[in-house]
Amino acid sequence: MSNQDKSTSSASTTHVNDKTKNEQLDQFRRGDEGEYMTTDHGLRINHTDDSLKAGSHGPTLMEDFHFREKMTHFDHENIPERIVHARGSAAHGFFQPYASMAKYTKAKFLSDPDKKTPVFVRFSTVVGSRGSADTVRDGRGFATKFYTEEGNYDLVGNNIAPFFIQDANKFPDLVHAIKPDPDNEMPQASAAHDTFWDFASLMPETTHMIMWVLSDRGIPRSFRMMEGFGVHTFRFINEQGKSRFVKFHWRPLLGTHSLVWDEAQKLAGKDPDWLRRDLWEAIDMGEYPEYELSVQVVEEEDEFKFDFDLLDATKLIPEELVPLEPIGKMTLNRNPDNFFAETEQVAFHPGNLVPGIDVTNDPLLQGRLFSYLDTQLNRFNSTNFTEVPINRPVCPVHNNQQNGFMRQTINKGKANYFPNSIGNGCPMMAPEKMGGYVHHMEKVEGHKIRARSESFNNHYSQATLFWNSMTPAEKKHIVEAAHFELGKVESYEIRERMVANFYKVDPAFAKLVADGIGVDVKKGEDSPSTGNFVEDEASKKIKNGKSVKESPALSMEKNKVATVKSRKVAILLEDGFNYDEVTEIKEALTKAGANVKIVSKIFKNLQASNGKTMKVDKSHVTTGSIMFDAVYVPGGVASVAAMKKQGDALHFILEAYKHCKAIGASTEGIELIEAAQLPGLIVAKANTEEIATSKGIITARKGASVEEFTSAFLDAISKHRHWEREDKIMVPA
Ligand code: HDD
Repeated sequence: MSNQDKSTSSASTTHVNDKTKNEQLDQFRRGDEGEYMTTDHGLRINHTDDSLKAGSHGPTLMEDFHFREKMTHFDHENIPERIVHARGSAAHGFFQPYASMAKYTKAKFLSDPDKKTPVFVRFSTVVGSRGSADTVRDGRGFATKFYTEEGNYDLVGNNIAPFFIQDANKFPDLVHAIKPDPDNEMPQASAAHDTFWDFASLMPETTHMIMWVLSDRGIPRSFRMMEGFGVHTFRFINEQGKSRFVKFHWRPLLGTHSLVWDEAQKLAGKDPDWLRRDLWEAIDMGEYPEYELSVQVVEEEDEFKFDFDLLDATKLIPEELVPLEPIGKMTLNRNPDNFFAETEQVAFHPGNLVPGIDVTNDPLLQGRLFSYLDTQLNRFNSTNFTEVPINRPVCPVHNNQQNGFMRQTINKGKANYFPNSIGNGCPMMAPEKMGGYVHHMEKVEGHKIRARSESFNNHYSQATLFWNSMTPAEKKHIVEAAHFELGKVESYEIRERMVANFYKVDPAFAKLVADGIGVDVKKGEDSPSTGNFVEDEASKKIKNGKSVKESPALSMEKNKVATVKSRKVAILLEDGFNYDEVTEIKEALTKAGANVKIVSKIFKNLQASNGKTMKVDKSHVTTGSIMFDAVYVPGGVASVAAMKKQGDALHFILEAYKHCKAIGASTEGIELIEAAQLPGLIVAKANTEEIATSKGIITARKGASVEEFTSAFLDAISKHRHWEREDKIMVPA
């Protein structure tokens, strides 16, 4: 029996722990080990390789129920992919608060530090279709379903704090503009085409999020190294009924890291499942991704103290104005059993709330509250998608909703209406103290008007704040990304109009972009914004609100977590390598939490100079430096001599250099690094105990201290990238 089935109408409360959802799902799991194949109706099948024919050369017979059932099922396997966020990967886990949050919210899953609530998290790209590559430049979805004792709570966020638009009525336009063109369905999973930049240049409110998407945040290294933002301002309500504004923020414990653009593009070909595979393999290996949930809480009376409107989803609250309060941690510790049943069928909805959490009047959020249920009806063709195992709450479900395609629940009795006396008034209404959801009693009044508050008419200040907060390397990447994206725009006018928008972010930034895409910087008239802004009480109140000019919290580089944990390190070998060097360094790297792989020309057991053997994990044909965070070349005369003659090994080093990754080499291994002729390379010179460190390249001569070398190499890996190399990059990789 599932938990849902176990429920009684006695208004009992459900005890939830981190195992609850798994136990519920177990009711639906099916393994075929030791079983006979059957039809969907349970009839055992004795032959499935041939259809039933009128003679071995004759036509297939209509009466072949096995063929018809099998083929029909196959013909109907597809359901519509999500209109946005079609490509995603998900994992199970649990959330545990650090302490009771009762002062802010009565949400039970946040009330007790001993409470572990099961979660299912789906990460996604936004624009591409289900089969598109993972590493494209895009925002990433970060949607979490908490299976709480009070019902499912969905926090449906992105890895980018602001959103493109302010009002949900523009969402279909935004998505039409960014998706492939309607005539030729190009390009796939990319904003780099005229229609998106046409729209963006005419909608200056998109500028802030555009800065984020152009930044390294648009190409995350891993779902495990990606922040998540609830984006909107929500409400926390406590037991006393006091409401406060709240923003949600996930931070990965591994730190926030990104790919570089050249790497992202190559990965799209060499391993289009890069992010999906990384998440799956990490969980499989027991390296469970962890994210800390923080909140920014704003008292209701402080609503107008900022220089932006809290209800404007194109804005964030700078952490320097309202610091993050960490409230708990999420651990993802189990891969799904079946992609379709779980990852594809999970259905999120920002309107899935629990007592203690409520929405605000943010006009983007308000529109989302309609769109998500509507889109699920398109995907599932039935209102009964809530009965699909992954979507079922772990607490009881009782109401008078009934029937529809594929109804699972067998509702008993005659009383399918309310009020009733025949069913003793059940299912009954829950008073607030029994967990009945009561919407926050916000006072609202106003004229019916298709307009936005003037307080939303501020489209550049936070785009500028973002730009000002970046390091020089991060700024360079934004400019280069703009060169790529706008470089693919054929219309001169659109490119020019976008540069004019960037001028309002920062004139120097606009010039840098313009120089790469062949347009002049026009200070620009204001882009004809499509918003209908009216001055109201709110806009008068925020006029002199608080702001900051720079927010170091926005820079990934400034907040880098220096760790070797989960980093992928390649050791390049051929026959004749130095066994002791390899084992010593491999052990040290593994001890520090890195994943080490032996890479060679072909799969085989390599022979070391001392006669011992070592298994190759990946061949150059199937892998490349783009799939690693660092590379190490150990000594061994024959091994290094072979690699020096090999394009693959040299390319590996050059490319790792180009992508600013840590490179380590010891003894004869240094020769391979020298052969690659890296610009500005300094290597350990003398045949003494010398170790050289230059811009993430660590070399150690014979006799050097292994501890010293590994510690310097680990340090270089933990820095993730060595951007100081970037201005010297002239390598052909
Ligand atoms: Fe959305 C899916 C996040 C604005 C309409 N959205 C979807 C998913 C995420 C987000 C993570 C994928 C969920 C999953 O993995 O199944 N969306 C956001 C964020 C937004 C946002 C953070 C701005 C703050 N979305 C937004 C608006 C609308 C939608 C304004 C429409 C009014 N979003 C949808 C949708 C999707 C969706 C069409 C497609 C598939 C789905 O809902 O389940 O309803």
